[in-house]
Amino acid sequence: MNRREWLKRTGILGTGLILSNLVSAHTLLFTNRALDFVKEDFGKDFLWGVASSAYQSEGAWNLDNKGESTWDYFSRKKGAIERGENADVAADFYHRYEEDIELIKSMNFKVFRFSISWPRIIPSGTGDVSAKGIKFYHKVIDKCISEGIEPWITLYHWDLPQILEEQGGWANRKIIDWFKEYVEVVSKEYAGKVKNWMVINEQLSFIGNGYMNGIFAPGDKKLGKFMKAVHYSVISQSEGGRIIRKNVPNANVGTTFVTTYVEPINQEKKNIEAAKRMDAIMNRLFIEPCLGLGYPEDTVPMLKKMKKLYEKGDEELMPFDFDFIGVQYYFRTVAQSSIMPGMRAKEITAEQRGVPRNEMNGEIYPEGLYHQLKFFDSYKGIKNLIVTENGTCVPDVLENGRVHDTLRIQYFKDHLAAVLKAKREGVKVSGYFVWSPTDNFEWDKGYRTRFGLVYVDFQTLNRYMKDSGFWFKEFLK
Ligand code: GCO
Repeated sequence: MNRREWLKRTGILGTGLILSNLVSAHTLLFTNRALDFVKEDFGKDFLWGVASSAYQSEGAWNLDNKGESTWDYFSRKKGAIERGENADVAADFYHRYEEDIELIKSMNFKVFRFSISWPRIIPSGTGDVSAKGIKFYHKVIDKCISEGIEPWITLYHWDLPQILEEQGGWANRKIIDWFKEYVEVVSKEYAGKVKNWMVINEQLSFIGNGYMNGIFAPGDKKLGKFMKAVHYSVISQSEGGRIIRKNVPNANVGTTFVTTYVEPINQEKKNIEAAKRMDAIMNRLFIEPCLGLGYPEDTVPMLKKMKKLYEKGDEELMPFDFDFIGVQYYFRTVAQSSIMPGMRAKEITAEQRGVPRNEMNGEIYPEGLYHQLKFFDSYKGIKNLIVTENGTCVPDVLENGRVHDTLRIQYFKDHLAAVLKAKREGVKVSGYFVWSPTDNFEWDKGYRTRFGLVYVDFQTLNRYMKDSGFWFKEFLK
């Protein structure tokens, strides 16, 4: 029996494939509703921002002492990335950050969420700190501040030092100490300038896709590694929160979760149950231990096995009282019961259902964002929500320096309407960040799918504001 067949028989591959469809899918709605709200309806303190990440935009992959990351390594594997692309240069943010921050300002955003590359700061994962790496982010932060833009830092957006991956990465319990060391360095260094922090970006995405279905770095397909990585990342995330709290006076400490609105294909009991299990994995797996509720083993009994990984004291280490939770929403998921072990549910894709979808085959379903905000808001322990990512990929065409991305504008109108609806019903949502300021490297999809408000010509690296960028400029003025 070859490996693939074995995986199929044990059901692991099946589950993995489901995760792959879900985790990498994103959405868009094709309606033409008139805009019936203005910026002021969200309140005067509502935060308007854009979000990006280091690996996807910086480039400069081996400049100025930067160490190799898991993505630098993984992207060189044959077949890992569409068209064999990598982010060696990406959007060249490393050299063009000033222009990009000026563009963000010109679109009237007040917040720039970006991530720090661990191997740029600590090239060998642990130990020596790179002065050049430290200096680069000082320059980015200073530029933001001088333009009147608040820098919001994500500490981990998936670019683990490769040297640590070679020792097991997130599936090695030592990651907790490695990560703490990195967070100590970064939070101490920028404490005087940066108040707003997010510890980890979307555990489900990099752990589900990286250790279970293999489409993200490091490309593993091992249930055992997946389970370990879940548990160690939960502890690391909360430990990271505690370190920021200690090092940064008056810090606003958060973290981000990917979320999807899960519905059953029909009202048959078995499908309703399947949707509940899928929802537990997709939406509850990481937030609940963080809130002190443990893993959702009531719904997915397989998660009882997580207890085997617990060491003394883990239950105290798992939760942390975050100031805000970042909600990242792109698509809805429709579930059907299946015989596959574990989740015992499978996704009926947007393609199969013939519904509007984006270029990554994610269903466009703005109401889902409303539901997910309500869902997170219903947890007693959550104090504040921010939509830290929302956006879409549509076929962008650059013509005479312009990109008429009307579908993307409509997407934003519809999703903002969903946020406002939730807010008007009392949901504690205090900000909305667009993914992403410029086009960048979209993980396994490479440069094929574009999410930016600003178009990047990846040959010349020239930037062109899309109509959606002009739309925000007007909406936020
Ligand atoms: C994520 C990541 C981003 C993606 C974005 C579009 O949510 O997957 O945070 O890095 O690029 O979501 O797919």
